[in-house]
Amino acid sequence: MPRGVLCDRSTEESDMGFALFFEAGNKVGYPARPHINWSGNGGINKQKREKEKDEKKRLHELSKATKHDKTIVMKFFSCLFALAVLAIASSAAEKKPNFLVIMVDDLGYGDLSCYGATDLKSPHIDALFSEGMRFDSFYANCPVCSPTRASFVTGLYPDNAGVPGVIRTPLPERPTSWGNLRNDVVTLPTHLKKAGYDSALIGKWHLGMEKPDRPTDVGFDFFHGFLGDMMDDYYEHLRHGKHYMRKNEEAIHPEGHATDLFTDWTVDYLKERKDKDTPFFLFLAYNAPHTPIQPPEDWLAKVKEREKGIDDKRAGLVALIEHLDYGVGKVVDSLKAEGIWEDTVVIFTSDNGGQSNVGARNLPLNGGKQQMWEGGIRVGTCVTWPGVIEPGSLQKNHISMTMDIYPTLAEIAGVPVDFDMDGRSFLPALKGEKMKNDRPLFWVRLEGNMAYGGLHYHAARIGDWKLLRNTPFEPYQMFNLANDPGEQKPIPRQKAPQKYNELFNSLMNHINLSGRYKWQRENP
Ligand SMILES: [Ca+2]
Repeated sequence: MPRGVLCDRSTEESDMGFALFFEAGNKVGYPARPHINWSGNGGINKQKREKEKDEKKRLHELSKATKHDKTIVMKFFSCLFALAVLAIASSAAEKKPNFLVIMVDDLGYGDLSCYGATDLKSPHIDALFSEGMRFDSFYANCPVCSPTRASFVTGLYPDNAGVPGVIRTPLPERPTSWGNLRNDVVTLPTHLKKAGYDSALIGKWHLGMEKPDRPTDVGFDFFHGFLGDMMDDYYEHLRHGKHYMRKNEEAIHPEGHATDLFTDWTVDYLKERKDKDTPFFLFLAYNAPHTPIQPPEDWLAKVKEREKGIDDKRAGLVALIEHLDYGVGKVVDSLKAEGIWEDTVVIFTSDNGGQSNVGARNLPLNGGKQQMWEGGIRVGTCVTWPGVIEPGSLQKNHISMTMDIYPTLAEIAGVPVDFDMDGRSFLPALKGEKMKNDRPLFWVRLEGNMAYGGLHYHAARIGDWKLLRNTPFEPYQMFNLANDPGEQKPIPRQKAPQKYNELFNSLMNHINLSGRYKWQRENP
């Protein structure tokens, strides 16, 4: 076994073990060489010589046997040592970190204390950001829920995943669903299974309420949450009178605020996981702080008491976010209490920006949920990985999107994606390496209410340049985000025609190619 190839310390410890063994062996296990006197002659001497000859022969045989025994013992221990080293190396190679992805719902870019909110306290999420790497230029794949979640699960742009728009509870008056998750793609939990991961989803799904689109149909081993797009009440858990809360496929009727339920179920899951040999991938999808803005009453009272003069609308959202923050804190505490924090990669992100008309703060960005402005799609994101990611590190300008999480986790798990995928691993960035921001990025949303008329609207970004429109009926506008991060000064096409054409043509190419994938169900 060559020295230096494997762990030096193990090798030296084992060599020392051999030396001790043989020293001890010479003292107690093997006969000492006898003293032979060669004086005297004649018959007696002959007899003596014969005897001595026999004795020498015996000793020679004994010596040969001893050498042979030593060789066998040495070989045995060499094998044992090699096996031990192999076992250590193999266990190190096979030891994979757990993954916990916390995706919150509609959290505004500026709605954490660590992102500048002064009327809100988010100590637990802030702590997560400071214990890992913070990404200030991370994008959700869409300014609304389902498409971003489809990108997370498939590693594809929403339209390429079959989910350009929101999937909703059907209503009689007009169509409400604008997507259908493709069933011919390898989902993230299915892919991670190749590396031995057990997968679970706790919380909001929003990618289909029926077979074959439920979490357990697409690769999650365990589901404890709700299938629908939202809840009309955080305590009743219904949507348009329909009940979507499930444990795997079984309908359940738990009592309590949804944020508390998802927190408690996660704590339970982590307790169960701590003694398992296999790693886990847990997707914890809180529905807070999505509407209805319904924090527990004591949390609301606390905010009103503390923030003198805060308006009711803002107070409700602040309390809902602070209650969510408390839940995230309990989950992180549980990871630490169960002794699995050190072996777990945690990602915190949001599925889109904050909803401006319910009091969300997306500053310093423009716009919010549903819009292609930065405030609709840029989301504060962090990744912790003890021992690998430097705590407190910051990626201010590095750009990744929700769909990039899939190939990143796959690479960490040792099963890098080797098939066509829009997402790109940002593992190098996590290791502190510089990655280029040169790929074109696209956003799409299809929607059927009065403002959108059943049509798509898009945005594209290449380098610092961005093209966007916020409904299918307005003209595109172009911005340079390096000079104008708040998107206040549109640059006319005539001023930078080459950039405009590059963005536009690139977007048309994406739209054209994504037309290959249908988003409607066979039997809507
Ligand atoms: Ca959302």
